[in-house]
Amino acid sequence: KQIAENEFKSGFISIIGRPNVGKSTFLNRVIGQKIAIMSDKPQTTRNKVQGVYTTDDSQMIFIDTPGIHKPKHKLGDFMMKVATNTLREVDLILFMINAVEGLGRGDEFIIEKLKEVKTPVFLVINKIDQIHPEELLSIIEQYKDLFDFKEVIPISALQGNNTEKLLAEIKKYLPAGPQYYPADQITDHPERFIVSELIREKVLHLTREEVPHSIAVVMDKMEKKSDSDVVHIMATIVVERSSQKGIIIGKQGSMLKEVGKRARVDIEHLLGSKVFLELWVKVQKDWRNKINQLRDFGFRE
Ligand code: GDP
Ligand code: MG
Ligand code: K
Repeated sequence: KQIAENEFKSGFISIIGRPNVGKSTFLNRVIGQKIAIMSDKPQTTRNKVQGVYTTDDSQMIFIDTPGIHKPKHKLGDFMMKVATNTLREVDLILFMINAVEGLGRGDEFIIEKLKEVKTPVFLVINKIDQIHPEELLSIIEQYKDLFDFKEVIPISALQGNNTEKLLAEIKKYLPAGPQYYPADQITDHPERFIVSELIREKVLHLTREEVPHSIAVVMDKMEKKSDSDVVHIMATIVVERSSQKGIIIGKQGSMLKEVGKRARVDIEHLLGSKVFLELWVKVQKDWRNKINQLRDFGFRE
């Protein structure tokens, strides 16, 4: 179908790729504000986070898809389902890889999933700031043999190289469509959710390997009294074992204090007002396998 030059274009774009390839970094660069959380630990992003990028003649709605990988437990299953359903619904898929690491087993699994859907796919080779230009050619050859990518675009999400070019190519693949969101809206997630993600991010940054996969952050309260300019937030960090509770609280509460201090800075920036943040830690055994509880924690199918 031909699209007239002057027609407004809009569509949904799913970003997929192994953990830590730079999906959230890219999204945050495009949207220009911290909405998807970033860390150097895998599986930071569990939920569908949308970023909306609006120009004079187009609107791109990005979806930062949870990592596609072989499920190990029910949470993994849940994530997988969210991811595959998303791929069918979107207008374009960005398959992001890390130029430094090259092709891995996780990528083959993702490519199998891509073959199950009809949506067009771009190969986005990220972190080109870390490789020699000559290495790029062999990476491109390797991946081109595996799948019929519509476009292959090398970028550095961190430094911004070629990200404008990627946006221009994305626009070509968008159908004519309405402006789904107001131009000044950058995400459709409620602030409560973003706040809980910011808290979770700080825990991931500050703790070691054993903790990250077993935490959830539940928002208990977020309110602003009419006679005050301070937002009062109460949230609970849910862990699976009491040993983890000890780690998160830290010596004389020092870890929890640091988590709260760092989270508050980001939350105040997000909300544009002063924040009083109260954090609690609770043990709930094996929460990852309890689907009903997952729903309570805000995971969506
Ligand atoms: P995700 O798991 O795919 O969302 O990956 P993140 O966006 O959380 O990024 C994982 C790590 O890679 C972070 O430490 C980022 O700073 C880093 N990173 C992301 N993009 C680039 C890039 O273009 N160049 C370099 N050198 N590092 C990057
Ligand atoms: Mg991410
Ligand atoms: K990550």
